Amino acid sequence: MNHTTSRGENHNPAGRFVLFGLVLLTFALCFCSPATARDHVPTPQDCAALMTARLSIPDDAAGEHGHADQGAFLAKKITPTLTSAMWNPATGSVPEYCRVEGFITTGNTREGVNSVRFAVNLPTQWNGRFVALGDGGHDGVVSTSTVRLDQGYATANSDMGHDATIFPGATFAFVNRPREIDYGWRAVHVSTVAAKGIIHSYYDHPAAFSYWDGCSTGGREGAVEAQRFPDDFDGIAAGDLFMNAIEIAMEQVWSSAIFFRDVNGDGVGFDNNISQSDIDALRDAVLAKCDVLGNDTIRDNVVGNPLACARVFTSADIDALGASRGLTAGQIQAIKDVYAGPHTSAGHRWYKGKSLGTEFSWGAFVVPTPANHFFPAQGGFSMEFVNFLWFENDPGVPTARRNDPSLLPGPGEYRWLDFNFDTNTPTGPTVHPGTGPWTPNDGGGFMRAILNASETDLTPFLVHRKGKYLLYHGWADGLIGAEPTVDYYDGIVRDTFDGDTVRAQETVRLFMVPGMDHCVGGVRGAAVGWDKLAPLVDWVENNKAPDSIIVTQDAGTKTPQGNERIICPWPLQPTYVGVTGGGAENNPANWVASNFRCQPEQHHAEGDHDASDKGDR
Ligand SMILES: [Ca+2]
Ligand SMILES: [Ca+2]
Ligand SMILES: [Ca+2]
Ligand SMILES: [Ca+2]
Repeated sequence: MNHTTSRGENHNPAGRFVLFGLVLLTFALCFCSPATARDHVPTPQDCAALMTARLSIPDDAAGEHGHADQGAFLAKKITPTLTSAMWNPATGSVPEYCRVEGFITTGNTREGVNSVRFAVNLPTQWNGRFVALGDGGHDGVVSTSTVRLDQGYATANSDMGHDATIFPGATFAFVNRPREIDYGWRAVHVSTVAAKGIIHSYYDHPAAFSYWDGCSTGGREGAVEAQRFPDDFDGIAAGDLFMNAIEIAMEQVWSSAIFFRDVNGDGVGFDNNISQSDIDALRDAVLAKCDVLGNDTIRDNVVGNPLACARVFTSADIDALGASRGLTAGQIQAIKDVYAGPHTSAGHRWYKGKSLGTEFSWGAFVVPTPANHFFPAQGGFSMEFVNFLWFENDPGVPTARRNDPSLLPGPGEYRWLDFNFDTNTPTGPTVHPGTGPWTPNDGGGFMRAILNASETDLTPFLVHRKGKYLLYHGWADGLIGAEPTVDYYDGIVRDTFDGDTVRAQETVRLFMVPGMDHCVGGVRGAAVGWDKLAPLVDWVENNKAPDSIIVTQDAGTKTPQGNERIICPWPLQPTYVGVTGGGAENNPANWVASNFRCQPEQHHAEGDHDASDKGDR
């Protein structure tokens, strides 16, 4: 153990207090810990002894410093019950470690009780750090992953307060507020506090640094922690965030319902559905205009900047595509509506739709096709979300076949296709008195307060604590649109830093990832990967903020997408600066990180794209 901290200047009292605490901690680690650690290499007996440890861990977040609406739902002490402590000898690349499993009882008699199961993995060769592993989808599983143990991290994960083997999908949330609160924000916090207490007990030291690493639902959880629990983590990496849960569920229902609906009322749905070959043609039409555009001078099937693309790929281009494909007016409008996002019949938009450049994944995520058995992946999530998590009072269970638009709901059932974008507003209050039955005019405001993590004043985490917040989102994410994450970042700069981008970038940076799909993968099957934790650790512990991050687009075999790119702190754009001429920029051999720089966006006047697009066809 040899951590040093370099936190820079600290001008506020709260920050000084944090710094003072870290100085003490650093002193303890630098002068006491190494010897102590060598003297006390954990043994199987230490692992087993955790079962009899009496853990009662104070939770300051329950007190007056906590987020306004959460104190009543938290206990002042967290007392985990451990159910097993298992010693695991080293196997393969996984080092020797102790795995502790247990649960925490949450809630109270008034609200109702629930339990959050969790596990903590404690490597014998500990690097002094803790990383909490984010969840995905509706979760309901305690992860058995051994990631990061080979790097010496202690790791933890929870089931978010429900068991998916008993309650598959979102069914855990059927008329059960305590489980919804745990899923919304409480489970991730109480399991973090418990994990830190167990780590302290096992190693005789608290973790020197604590990190969050999560994507999708795990990205939302990271935003939850940044917003509600500024003391939990020194650094948070959050990607492809499901943070605006209520609105994103609306967007997903919207963009799939467009294709499912029986519009002409003959009892048969899919009136405006499009085929996979229509989707492919749409993708190619977008690439023809936007693969090479502005800072993105490389023809690689990746739209470098979908916002720039939206300025040149217009409604008229969709009309032209529709005409060439013989699509109906309804089908053409459906395509436009996917990009436009959910809106009322009067045109008021609730949320942004899919970005340009996501079309390659519509056949899997958005549009019902024979290949996905008329069950696009986002439907599996949101078709059910509106039954169990969207309304204050659940309107009913899904119909037997959610992907069959001809099946009308029976008694006690609610059909996702009946979600009403005029009357079911994301922020509006419930129309009924609060405890009455569901009505078709109910709003999502009640559950929004539990599930969303869209607060953009993050002063306690980013200014007082000087926590580091590494945000990222795949521009080609066809499941959770990327553009609202840019808006979230802009909101943080505005509301936490009074618009001072230089000061903001000391603690929060957003990396938009061209070509990356939802958290992993990318256009036409190429993998997109990089280590989110390494740059975050360097930022937190060495005060080296990431000015660019190298990402690889495949694992060694050079696909048409190439192997290396850099991603940049928004609003800088990755820009090719290697040799040009004779199409050299399109040669995968030149797609190495050293041939890219982060540069300001090159703005082009309307119509300029024709010039930058020269040699296109
Ligand atoms: Ca989990
Ligand atoms: Ca019909
Ligand atoms: Ca490109
Ligand atoms: Ca519910």
